[in-house]
Order: sequence, then structure tokens, then C-alpha cells
Amino acid sequence: MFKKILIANRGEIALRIIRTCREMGIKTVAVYSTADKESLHVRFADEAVCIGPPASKDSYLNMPRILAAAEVTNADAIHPGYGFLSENSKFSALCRDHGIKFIGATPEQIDYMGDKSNAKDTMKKAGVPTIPGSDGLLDTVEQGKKIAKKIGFPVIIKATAGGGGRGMRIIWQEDEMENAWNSAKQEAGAAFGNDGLYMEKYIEEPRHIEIQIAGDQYGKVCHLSERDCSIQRRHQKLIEETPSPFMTPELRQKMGTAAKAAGEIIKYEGVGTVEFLVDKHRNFYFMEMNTRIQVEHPVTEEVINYDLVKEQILIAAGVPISGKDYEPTKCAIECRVNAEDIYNNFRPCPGTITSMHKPGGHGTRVDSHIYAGYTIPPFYDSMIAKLIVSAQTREEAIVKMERALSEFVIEGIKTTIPLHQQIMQNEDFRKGNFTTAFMNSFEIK
Ligand code: MV4
Repeated sequence: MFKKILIANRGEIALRIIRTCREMGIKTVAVYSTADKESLHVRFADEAVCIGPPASKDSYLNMPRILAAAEVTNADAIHPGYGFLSENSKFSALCRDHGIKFIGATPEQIDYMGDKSNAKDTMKKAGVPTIPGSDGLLDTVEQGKKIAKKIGFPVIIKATAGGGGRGMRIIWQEDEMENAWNSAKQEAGAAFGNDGLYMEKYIEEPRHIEIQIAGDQYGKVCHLSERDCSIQRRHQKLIEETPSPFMTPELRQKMGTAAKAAGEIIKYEGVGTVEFLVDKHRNFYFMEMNTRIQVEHPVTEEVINYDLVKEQILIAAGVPISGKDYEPTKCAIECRVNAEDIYNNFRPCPGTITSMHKPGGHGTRVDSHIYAGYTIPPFYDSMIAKLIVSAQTREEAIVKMERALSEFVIEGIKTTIPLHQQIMQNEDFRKGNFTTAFMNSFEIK
């Protein structure tokens, strides 16, 4: 087992990883930018190394500095958390070259899954359902028109190097094709240095349902059920829950089997997530695979009683997994609390928290690095806390979330807590009747 793990991240996920390391008897090294000197991850770790100025590119994305910090502290592994270097193949390769275990995917797997058209191709071969569209990349706009006529409008053009919604264009009729093609190609080239595009039938108002998987070094892959992440705004998830209110035992069985096939074909080691779009007829299609621990992992942990970060560390150390699949035995919901002004187009609101109170009690979990007197720096993501509740039924979980949100006091800055309170009151949300379009028509009071 590892003796010392360096955590190449900040905020709540750095704390989350440090906590599991402590429970496993593994020493921890925090790295931090000068903007995070007063952060809890710095105080909770056994050692801490400053790796540079506030800007992420100079600190949390600074590969030589992070590797140097690992070498001077004698860390034998690096946990990248989510975001930052977690899906950076160059960093994964650098760790391997330096004899430091990267707790995440291999460089080959990251590159493979990072090319979306390629990933889709592989999934098709594994028997995972994919959305009808072009066979690989499109060569010309004429070819795009031909395929669109065959599969029928609307269609969507996606950047093969994209993901998270960047470089996509929806096309409703043929005369829009030329413009969409040109602007998508231009945007993808500028953003990713790769202007490859592919086409799919556009699925209107789908649900976003993802399956958590875990694979070990011996080729065994299991699934840990789904998370419904349909409540999102501009590709930023707001609320995640498990089980999905749209799920049936039959669909879970099919999606779980497909997600395992996805993990098996790439010999996936570690915890990962297979994202699917699910249409109103409960047809499901592969969308992307994430080769990292995700923000929303706690809802899965709460319903299957499983520490996913511990599992990541065990798998990286070569421990075999049990191989058993999991069914949720209760319900969990997560609300992401961001330092944003919901009445001002979700403008980020960094600043000092003058006073605060975190909710607690039965079935209530808060994953957060904030405290009274803490100043949220303006340089990073605006998520400051995750509030997770679990209960026997979805109805009870919603009531518990309302109770916990009402206890949550954060003064000095604006947060998205009032938005979550309004969503919990929404009739369609309460009925489980929602798609990825939910927030488009949600009226903030
Ligand atoms: C789609 C789609 C509809 N049809 N593909 C958005 C992010 C990127 N990972 C893929 N995305 C989508 N791909 C087809 N063929 C709709 C979306 C989409 C979406 C997906 C999941 C969650 C939220 C979304 C919001 C808008 C669009």
C-alpha cells in the first residue's frame, strides 16, 4: 500500500481525499497556490508545499512544480481529484516516467476516451448503444448533408476533441448546415487544436443518466448503479440524485451491463463514469466516459455504503475488487452550493464568509472546505459546498434536503442555496418529471 499520497487539487475534493487517506493510515501532502494559503486542505494534510501563484496554469496545472513537490516529500502516488490534471494524459505519463503512481487512468486510456468519435467507435464495437450518425469523422459539408438527410433532422455536429458542450451545433434544416459546419470547425480548431467533427441524430430533451463503474488491474469490472444529472444549467450540473426517478429495474440492468462492457473493452482500471443520454422511450445511448472521480460521487457512496476514494486507492495499489454489482437500497440527492448570484445571471461572488452554519443531523452530509472567516478566492471554480442527503424514499430525501437547506447559513457572500430551495418546491422536480431542458424554463423567483 502507498505510504504517502500527494493531492494535486484544492477545495472540498482535496479534503475528501485527505480524509480517506487518514482513515487508511496513508500520509498526505497538500499542494497549494499562494491564494490558498489559508485553505483547510493545507491545514488537514500532514505536509503542504506551495506550488506557485494564484492562476491555475501556474499552480494546480503546473506539472513540473507538482512532480517536484512529490519528489521532495517522497510521495509514492498522486491523486488528481477532478478537473485540473485529472484527465491530462501528459501528466499521467509524467507520473509514470517518474515512478509515481497516478491514481487515475493511463495516458492511453485518457487519450482514447478524450477523442469522442474514437470512443464512440470503440463503444459500438463493444455492443454499447450509440446514437445514429456519421461513421467516424466527417470529411466535407456535403457528406454531412447526405448523412443528415438519411438519419433525418434535427442533427448535431460535435467536436471530436470537445465534451462538456463545447464545439457543438444543432442543425434543424439543411440550409443551416454550411454555417454550422464552418463555425463549429473554427471553434473546435481554436479551442482544442483539433477541428475534427462528427454528426449524430439530435435527441430532443433527453435525460442525462450516468453509471458509476469500477475496474481492477485483473480485468474485472463492476457497476455501482446510476446517477441522474439532468438538472443542469449551461452544462454545469446543479443537482444529482440516485436512483434516477426515471429508472426501472430492467433499464438499470441494461445500462449497467452496457457500462461494464465499456469498461471491459478498454481494460479500465480505477473508478470511472459512463455517461448516457436517455430518450423519452427509455432508449439509452453512450455519450462520454469520464476517467476520474466525479463531483457527484457522494450520492453513490451514500446509497451503496461504499467509499469510492478508498476504492480508487485500493485499485491503484493492485487490490482486486469484489466484482459484485450494486443496486441502490435508498435515495440520495446532492445540491451543489456555488458562490454565485442567481439574480444576476449566476455571476460568481467570491469574498469573505462572515459567518456560517453547516446543516447536520440524520442522513445529512456536507462536503466542503469553507468556514467562517474564509475568503473565497476569485481564481477558481465557484462551487463551495456539496450538500448530500439520503433517506429511504425520494419523497423523504426531498423533505430532508429542504430541512438541511433551511439550516444552511452562509453570510457575507451570495450562494445558490435559494435556487435549490425553489427547485425542491417545484412540482415537476417533485414528481421526477424532468429532462436536461428543466432549467431552460425554470423561473427564479
Ligand atoms: C447530445 C444531445 C442531444 N443529442 N447529443 C452536451 C454535452 C456533451 N457531452 C453532449 N451533450 C449533448 N449531446 C445528441 N446526439 C444533447 C446534449 C446536451 C446535454 C447532454 C447532457 C446534459 C445536458 C445537456 C444539455 C444540452 C445538450
